[in-house]
Amino acid sequence: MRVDVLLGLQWGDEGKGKIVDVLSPEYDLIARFQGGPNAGHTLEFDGKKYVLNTIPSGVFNPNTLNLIGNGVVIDPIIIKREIENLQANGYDPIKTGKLMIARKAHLILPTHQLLDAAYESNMGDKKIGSTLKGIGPTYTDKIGRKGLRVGDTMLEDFDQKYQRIKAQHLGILDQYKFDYSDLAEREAKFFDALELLKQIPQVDVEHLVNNYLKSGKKVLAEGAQGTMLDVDFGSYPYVTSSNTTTAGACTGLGVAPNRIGEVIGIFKAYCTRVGGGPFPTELNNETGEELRRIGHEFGATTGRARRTGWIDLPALKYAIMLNGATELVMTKADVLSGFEKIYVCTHYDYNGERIDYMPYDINTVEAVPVLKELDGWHEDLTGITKPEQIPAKLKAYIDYLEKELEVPIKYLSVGPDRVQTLILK
Ligand code: 2SA
Ligand code: GDP
Ligand code: MG
Repeated sequence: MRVDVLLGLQWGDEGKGKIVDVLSPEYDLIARFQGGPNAGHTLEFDGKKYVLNTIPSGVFNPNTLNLIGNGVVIDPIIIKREIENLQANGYDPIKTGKLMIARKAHLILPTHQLLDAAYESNMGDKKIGSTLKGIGPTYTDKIGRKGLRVGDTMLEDFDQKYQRIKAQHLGILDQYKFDYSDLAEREAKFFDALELLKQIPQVDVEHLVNNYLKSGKKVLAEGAQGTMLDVDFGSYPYVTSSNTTTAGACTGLGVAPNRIGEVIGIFKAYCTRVGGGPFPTELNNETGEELRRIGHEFGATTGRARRTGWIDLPALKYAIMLNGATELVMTKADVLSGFEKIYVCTHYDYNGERIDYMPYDINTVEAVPVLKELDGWHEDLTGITKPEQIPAKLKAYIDYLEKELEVPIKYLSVGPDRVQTLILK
C-alpha cells in the first residue's frame, strides 16, 4: 500500500478540511504532516461547523486513526482547546484512542509566539502577515537544533531544557525591546495544557505509518497551507516555514518517496491569499469584495479578511508539477454562480515579456496577469448532487481547466457541507 496525499495547490484555504472529512471513510489513518495551529481546516456536517487547527480532519470518522506527524509543530494550549471543543460536541479522541502524536514533533513555546510577534512588528511594510502562532520561530529552532520535542515532555530534564531555550529567547526579545510582561501568564497556560498533551499517546510515526502500509491499511496524508506558501517554492519570503508540498509528507511522516500513491491536489474555482506577499490575480475592486463576501473569505484561525482574485493557471501548473498531483478537486464553484463573466489568468506580462511560468522575483517586479474571459453561469449549485446537473457553462470551465492542467478533476465541491460534494470521475 501507499500513502495518498491531499494538499492545497494555491495559497491555502482551498477546502482541505472539508475534503479530508469527505474522503476519511475510505482511509484507516489520516496524518497531518506539516504546519501547526496556523492552519484552520473547516468542515461542516449535520448543520454544525468545526474548525481544526492541529488535529487531522478525519477525527469525526469513528473508524479512522488520526495522527499528528513529526513535521507538525504543536501548541499544547491550542490542542487542548481543540480537544475540549470536540469533547463538548460528543467526540472524545482521547477516550476513543483515535488520536496519536509524534514524539518527534516540535513544541511551540510561549516565547516562540512572542518572537513571532517581535519579528513581525519590526518589519514595517514588509510584514509576512504571520498568523502569530509562533510557527516561524519554532521551525527555526528545529532546524537550528535547539527545539524541544513532544517526547521531551516525558523526560526528567524537560524543565532544564525549557529554561535554557527560554533564556535564549528572552535575550532576543530584549534586543527587540519587546514587552513580554504577560509571559508568566502564557507559561501557566502552557504548562497546564502540557498535562492534557501528555495524555495523547506518543508514537514513532515513521514505524506506525509504514506498519500500516505493510498490513494493507490505507493512509491519507493531510497537508496544511498551500503550495504557494512552501518555504522552498512559494513566494519567498512571504511563505510559511514548512514544506507544504508532497515532499513534506515524506519528511513529515517518515515515508519514503516510493511509498507515495495518489496525490490529490485541491484548488478553489478562484483564488485567495491571506497575509502579505505577491498575488498576481488579486482583485482590489468590487468583484474582489463580492468574492470575499459570497465565499466568506475570512481566516479560519485569525478571522483576517482574505485577499481574493481569479484563478491563476501558471501558479496552478507549477503546483501540480511540484506535487506530482494525480487527481484534482475543485472547491467553491458555487461562489462563482451569478458572475456574468469569469476570468482565468493564462500568462503573465513580466519585464516586457509574455511568460507562462512563475518567475523568480515577483516581489519587486510585478507579474501582470493576462486574463481569458469565460461566460459565467447563474444557476445555484448548492443543491446539486449529480454531475448531470452541472450547468453547461460550469462544465465548459471544468473542461477548459482539465485540458490546461492535464490532470483529471475528480471531485467538485459546491458548498461547505460534507454532502455538497460531487464525484465527477
Ligand atoms: P505563519 O503563521 O508563519 O505560517 O504565516 C506565514 C504565511 O503563511 C500564511 N498562512 C496561511 N495562509 C492561509 N491560511 C492559513 N490558515 C488560516 C486559515 C489563516 C488565518 O485557515 O484561514 O486564519 O488567517 C495560513 N496559515 C499561515 C500566513 O497568512 C502568512 O502569509
Ligand atoms: P482549508 O484550510 O483548506 O481546510 O480551508 P478553510 O477551512 O480555511 O477555508 C475553506 C472555507 O470554505 C471554509 O469555510 C469551508 O467551510 C468553506 N468551503 C469548503 N468547500 C466549499 C465549497 O465548495 N463551497 C463553499 N461555499 N464553501 C466551501
Ligand atoms: Mg485554512
